[in-house]
Amino acid sequence: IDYKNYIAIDIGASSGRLIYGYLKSGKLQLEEIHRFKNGFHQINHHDRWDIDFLIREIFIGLEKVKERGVDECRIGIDTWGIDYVLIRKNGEKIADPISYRDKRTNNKMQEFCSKVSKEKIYEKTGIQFLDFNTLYQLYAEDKETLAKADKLLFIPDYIGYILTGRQVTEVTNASTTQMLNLRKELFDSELLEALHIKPELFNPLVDPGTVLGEICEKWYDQYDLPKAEVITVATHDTASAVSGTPVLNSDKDNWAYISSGTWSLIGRELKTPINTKEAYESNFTNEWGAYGTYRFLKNIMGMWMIQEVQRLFENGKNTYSQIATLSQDTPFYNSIVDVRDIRFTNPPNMIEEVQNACRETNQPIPETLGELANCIYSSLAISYKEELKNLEKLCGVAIDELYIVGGGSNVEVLNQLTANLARVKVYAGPSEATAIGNLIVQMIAYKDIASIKEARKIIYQSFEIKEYQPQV
Ligand code: LFR
Repeated sequence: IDYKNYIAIDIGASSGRLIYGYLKSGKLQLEEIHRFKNGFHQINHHDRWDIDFLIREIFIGLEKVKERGVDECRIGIDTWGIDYVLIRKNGEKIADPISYRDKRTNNKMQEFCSKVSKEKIYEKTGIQFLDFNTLYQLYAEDKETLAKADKLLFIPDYIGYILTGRQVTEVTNASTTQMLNLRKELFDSELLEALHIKPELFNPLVDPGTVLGEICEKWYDQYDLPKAEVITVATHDTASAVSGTPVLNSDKDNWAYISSGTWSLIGRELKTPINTKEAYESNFTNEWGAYGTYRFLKNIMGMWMIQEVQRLFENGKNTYSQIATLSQDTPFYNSIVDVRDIRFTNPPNMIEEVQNACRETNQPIPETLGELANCIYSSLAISYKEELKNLEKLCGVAIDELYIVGGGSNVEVLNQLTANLARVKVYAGPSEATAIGNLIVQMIAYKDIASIKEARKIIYQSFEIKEYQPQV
């Protein structure tokens, strides 16, 4: 079959979508076929993802793909990182996956690092310390549940398994665990031993671009689906977003990116990881990317803070674009909070948490929706500037171009604040960079596009990229 139709299944922490992509006259065309909400809910004392709901939405989306007239397609799946599903020997999941924002990992990182030192973990893995990393989730995992588990599948691998019946561990997502050894390119045996976990819990590692297989026959009894082959893309959403960044000259070292979604991931694409003492002290990560690259970056609380404020304020009646407009009623940088502080990971009430942080530091307390957003945008811009400086120092380069991609790249006011403060030229868009990165890894695997370089040129030419010069 000559599949020329590509579907990206891209699921983030707050929403999921199926995007139909194809090449026409040298340009990448996108059509959004289906979109659905995502979020975690308290079940059985934990914040869990409703994975069955997500899978149902995927099938609904694939039915719409067929209704759209696409009878044959390829499919790639990407989602957020870190979280996992444990399955029994009979292939059934033991429970709904627990969200990385769940409280079960509170203080677990400190506990685990008293057994294996932080320096050693970083030297082995090169991954930043976030208290919800899979390493600490597994340390916190219920022992009886673990004993029942035959395999552990990361979220996109689990979805791929449900669709095709085939199990793998795709590396870009697996690297976010803080359990892969950078040199051996395997799960680190010492870390597994410290967790009392056997290496067989994991399926073999595969690179982006590996064919997984066709959709199982049984699903055709239940749904009216197109004929489809699933391919493992860069299944970590951030890895896909970086692949989908429209940088024209990626060999130059003057550029950085922000993948702006629920999180803001700010960093550089590297060919060789940097796991030096200085990188450790700055808590930068080296997540694995497509085509032998590394994502040297840092997690900053991103639009999650705005999403939570939006949800809580006046029952969520204000849109994000209204919020961005309201934020401009007062001067910026009046009140600043540290958007890297874990107090904002999952507070009971984000509005109160932001207000308390301002109160504790004797700053004006934001009250209105506009003031709250103003405080969050100001704080984000400041942290972007600081982390860009850190990046320059750690990499020994000067950065003057910043590519902001993802849903958050639509926030024009924040783009301009960032350009002004960091004194860089900002390129903003595309907002669907993650789905695009997912699609291009498929297209490269099937030789519709020659290389990632070529793909980035196509992305640049296919979508509107807004530019912001630093102003005084
Ligand atoms: C972004 C992201 C980040 C990861 C966080 C948790 O969606 O994947 O890269 O640190 O979510 O998985």
